[in-house]
Amino acid sequence: MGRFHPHPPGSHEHGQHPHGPVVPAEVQVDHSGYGTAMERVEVLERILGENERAARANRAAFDAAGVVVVNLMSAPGAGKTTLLVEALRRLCARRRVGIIEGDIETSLDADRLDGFGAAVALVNTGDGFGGECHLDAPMVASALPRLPLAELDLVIIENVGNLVCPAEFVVGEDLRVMMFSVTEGEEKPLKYPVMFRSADLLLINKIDLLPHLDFDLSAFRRNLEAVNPGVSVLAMSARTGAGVDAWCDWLERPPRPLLP
Ligand SMILES: Nc1nc2c(ncn2[C@@H]2O[C@H](COP(=O)(O)OP(=O)(O)O)[C@@H](O)[C@H]2O)c(=O)[nH]1
Ligand SMILES: [Mg+2]
Repeated sequence: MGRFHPHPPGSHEHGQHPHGPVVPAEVQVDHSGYGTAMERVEVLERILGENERAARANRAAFDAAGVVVVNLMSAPGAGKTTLLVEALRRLCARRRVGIIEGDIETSLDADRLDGFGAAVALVNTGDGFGGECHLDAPMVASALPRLPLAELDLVIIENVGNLVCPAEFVVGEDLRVMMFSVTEGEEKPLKYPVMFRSADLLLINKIDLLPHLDFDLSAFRRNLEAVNPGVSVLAMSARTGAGVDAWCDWLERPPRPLLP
């Protein structure tokens, strides 16, 4: 799946990325005060190139330690931390798990994941990383000295809650899991395709709420299929625990071969 080939400049659908909006390179007029479009494309390419190198180094460290690394991404509030609490309750008895917790500010989520037997390393992007809306590879690298990698089987990265930016940055992961909540609306794969497209597994969370919503699950599946044909899907409720065992099984037996 080419994890070490980040989406090329121009694929960013956000349009207003903190590194500067991506516009056709032939538009050379500088209206922004941030340099010409070509200069901004070059900056973005350099950033992504540096990220790719750092991701390769992370990957080498993970491979040397023999850990499987899963990058868990979603919009804010989809239920990542709630799921991780439930997963740690089940997994820590039989697997040695590390968590890299990404948040812009606070240790609130890292604190929720404490006490289950997992090694938890917090990365606040507001603490020296410019308050970015995603984790990138150097940020993940900053967490590695705080994890006993050689003693772990599995590392789960809870990325910063954001439906766009985290998918643009490889961090050295083996697999990407995207969590989607049924409260977000069935059209989201079409409007925000990059993260949906990059997922190896799609978790549909909060299915306990379906009786109270007009969410059209069939339409969602069609929209998802349009952007990521054949992607594996698991419906769940981190609240009731439905589907959590199945996710833990998936984590313990991730699809092979893992990414190159
Ligand atoms: N009803 C329902 N609420 C959930 C579920 N999973 C998470 N939540 C709630 O959604 C909110 C956000 O959850 P959280 O785990 O913090 O999301 P995160 O931002 O993705 O880490 C919290 O109030 C959770 O209790 C679920 O399966 N069903
Ligand atoms: Mg969270």
